[in-house]
Amino acid sequence: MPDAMVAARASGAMSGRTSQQVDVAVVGAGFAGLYLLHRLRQAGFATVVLDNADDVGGTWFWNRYPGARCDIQTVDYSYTFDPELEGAWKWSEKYATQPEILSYLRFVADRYDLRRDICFHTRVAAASWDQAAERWLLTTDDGATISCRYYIMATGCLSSPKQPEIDGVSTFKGEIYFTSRWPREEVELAGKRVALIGTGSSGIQAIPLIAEQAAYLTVFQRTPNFALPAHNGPAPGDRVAMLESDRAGYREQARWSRAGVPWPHETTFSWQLSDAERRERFEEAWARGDLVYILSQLWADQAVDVDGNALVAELIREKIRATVKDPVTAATLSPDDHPFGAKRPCLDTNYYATYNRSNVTLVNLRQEPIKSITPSGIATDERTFDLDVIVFATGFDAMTGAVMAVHPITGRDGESLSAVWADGPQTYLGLTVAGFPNLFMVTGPGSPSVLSNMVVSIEQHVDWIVDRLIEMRKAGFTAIEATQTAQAGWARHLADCSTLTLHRLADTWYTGANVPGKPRGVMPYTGGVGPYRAICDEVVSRGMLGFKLTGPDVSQQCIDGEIVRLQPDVRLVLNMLADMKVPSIESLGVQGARAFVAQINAVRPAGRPVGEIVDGSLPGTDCPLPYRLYRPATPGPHPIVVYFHGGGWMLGDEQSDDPFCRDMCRRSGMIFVSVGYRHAPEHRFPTAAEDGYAATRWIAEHSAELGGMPGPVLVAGWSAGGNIAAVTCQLARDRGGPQIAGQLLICPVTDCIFDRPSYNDNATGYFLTRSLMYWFWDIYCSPADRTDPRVSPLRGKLSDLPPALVVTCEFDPLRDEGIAYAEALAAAGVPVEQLKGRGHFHASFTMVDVVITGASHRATMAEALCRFAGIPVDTGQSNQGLRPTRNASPPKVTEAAE
Ligand code: N01
Repeated sequence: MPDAMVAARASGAMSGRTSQQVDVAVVGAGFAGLYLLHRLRQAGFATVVLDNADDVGGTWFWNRYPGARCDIQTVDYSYTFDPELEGAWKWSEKYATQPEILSYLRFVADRYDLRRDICFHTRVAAASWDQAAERWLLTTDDGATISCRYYIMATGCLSSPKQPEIDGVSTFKGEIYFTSRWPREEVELAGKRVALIGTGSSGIQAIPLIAEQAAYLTVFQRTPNFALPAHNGPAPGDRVAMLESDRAGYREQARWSRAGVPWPHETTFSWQLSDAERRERFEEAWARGDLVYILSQLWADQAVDVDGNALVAELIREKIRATVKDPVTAATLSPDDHPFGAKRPCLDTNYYATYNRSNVTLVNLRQEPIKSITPSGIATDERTFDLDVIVFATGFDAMTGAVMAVHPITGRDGESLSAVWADGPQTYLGLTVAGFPNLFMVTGPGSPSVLSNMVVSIEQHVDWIVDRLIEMRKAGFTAIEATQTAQAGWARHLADCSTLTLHRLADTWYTGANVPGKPRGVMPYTGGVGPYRAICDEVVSRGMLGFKLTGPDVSQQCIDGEIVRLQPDVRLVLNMLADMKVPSIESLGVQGARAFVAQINAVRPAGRPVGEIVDGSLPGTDCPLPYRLYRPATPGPHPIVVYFHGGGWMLGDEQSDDPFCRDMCRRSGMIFVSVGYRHAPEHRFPTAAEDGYAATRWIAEHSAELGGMPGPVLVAGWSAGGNIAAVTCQLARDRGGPQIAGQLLICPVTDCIFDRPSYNDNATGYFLTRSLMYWFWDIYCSPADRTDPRVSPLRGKLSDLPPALVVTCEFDPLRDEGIAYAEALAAAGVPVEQLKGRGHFHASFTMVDVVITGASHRATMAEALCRFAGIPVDTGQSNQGLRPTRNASPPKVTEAAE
């Protein structure tokens, strides 16, 4: 029987009641709580919303400090669930003020008659799960209790203010205000000496207005933040026109976008633009006054690569220097300790110019930390400030504070949420927690939340939760709980996603760094709003994967597992390929396949610049072979790596792994010579192998004229190229040279049998398929020749070979033969390292600047090459801010990248 029928229905406010039974209790009457109430009510769930405030608004109820506004344009920062609501409300400005946003939320509450199910002035004091009844029991601060089947935290991410952690606050004789708890009545600042501590979004919005009112304002800054002019005014015509021409389409685009605002995916990289072109793009963004635009539309590498990001950061610092007249103040205001966007940048109105006022001083707390607050003001290490007012704009215990610190939550078996989250938040999808049945969070840690347009994320969460409750009711389930496997998998996916952006490189409230003692880690989901939505949908389409569903009259349902095992960017690439419905490569025929590869290569991101590229030709066994040489920008001579491209001995050429060769040349500081060996079917086995060997020999003999260091060369190759590199090492040993210092084998073909598990596990769906490998083999090599070590090096003599790094990918048919080769080399006494790419596919490491999560693995490869060559790792080149995640220690074979 539906809960709504057995439970006494909630009606009216709760005041004076001692006990109430509802289907759903929601904490928080902000954007999330209001929409939840509306949808739950529509679905027939008896619902009560509890909020400590005396009206709706959530964070917009409390944050009423001077200058408070949203920083996402209001055309986007609005509910979209009801087109009539959209038509009934008109925002007056591009970025609405706090009072206007609060009016909007009041308007929504009135329009849908929501207040009658909201209990204001009510704080939940404790919540505990009653396993026998399968219900949550809530106790409120006035002693009343609420029994509910489902408990939903719509508490917001930034609603639990952080303590200032400064001694002596209570001794201060003047007035104290927190931006996050600003009084409702007028605060009189005229003629007063005011201090403001904190230069995050709140401080930066408040400072210009406080400076206009106060006799004197002293700003205490610990960390400078990037701020951009909001250029507030009417909503920009182009955005409004776009919205109005196709409202539904615009909203849908937002839902599938990266940040919840429809902007296209930028594909031009910083190194493809001249200084002037970059400046032009930057100036346009600066003039637009749009956070999402400047964070995403300058160049493709701005948010994922430290070098691309540094270019934006410097252009902003230039703006600060041009605005602030005093150079010391300008320098103090210029952020240099974090990438732009890694910490939430601010939208301001006259922020930097405010420091040109004669009644404003900036105190750099990095140079003179606050010692204490005294009865008369603030004492730093160097001076004292007599004050009438202190304003704390010191931020929040973000993301987890509101869920965890507000009241004890006790789940199944008496476990407390604080204990479960002691080392950081653990969630499944940022929506649920294993051990806490029927508890949901809206925009919880592990969901896109604060890295997105919150309203878009809130609507997605609310819809997902309410739709699940409806389906459960239909099926007779009364309890839902995430499994530990699913939750652990989500944590891994979050960690993988966090390598996609630069958020991990800054100490911020995103990572918990702003609260002393709080566990560190990127809390929001950095994989993007659209991909996240797709994952939530996939959980449903795969039978509620990772959830256990139970009910009194139905059998338990639990399809356990991890929803995402691929690296996030690999998932995107594979989904894109699936959407393109590309026919199998082997069905295209040899010429068709070659044309297809050329077409794919033509649209990939351009490789990064290197010192010099030289195209040449070298004598092969019986005909010249083309090569392309990549020389580092550093002074030579350099060690030489002879490189063999991938392509099943049939596809590609000396230029087809161009971005990879450039990247490795930059990272290793070595010359890469990519060899155009001959292909099947025109030239079948053993031509590719013999060409590879001949090329290596010639390159080694002509090393000096190519700019190489005297001494041995190195070899490297990917896929069939990895096969040629491995074979070359064996031939060089057996034929008296050349000397090879090390071999880098990336997803190499090493054997002619197809019965290792990876051939079955990854037979289809990961780009390189089993049937494609059959085709490659058939075209290159007759069955009679396949056990020849020149094509199956695993079958050759393996002792006395150069040290090797063997790289394999989890979702690759060739995975197990790569591992087998590494193990066999080790058994033969060859120093070997293995790098196992968890969540990666066959092309992960050559798709440079597409599969960003492969960057650390390429850094590991470069380090190995340097070690083989006996030179220090070149740290002068971009490493994307990453150190390799290698666990291998030569000469042992160890697992890596886990
Ligand atoms: O808080 P913050 P916020 N001594 O944490 C400093 C959203 N928001 O309220 O960086 C001295 O960003 C602290 O210094 P440091 C928005 O998402 C949006 O400003 O830790 N200083 C920092 O400078 C935003 O990101 C809008 O070294 C101390 C500041 O206080 C989020 O809310 C408007 C200190 C806190 O900055 C939080 O913004 C407002 C100490 N003991 C907020 N402790 C919109 O525009 C802290 N600080 C929509």
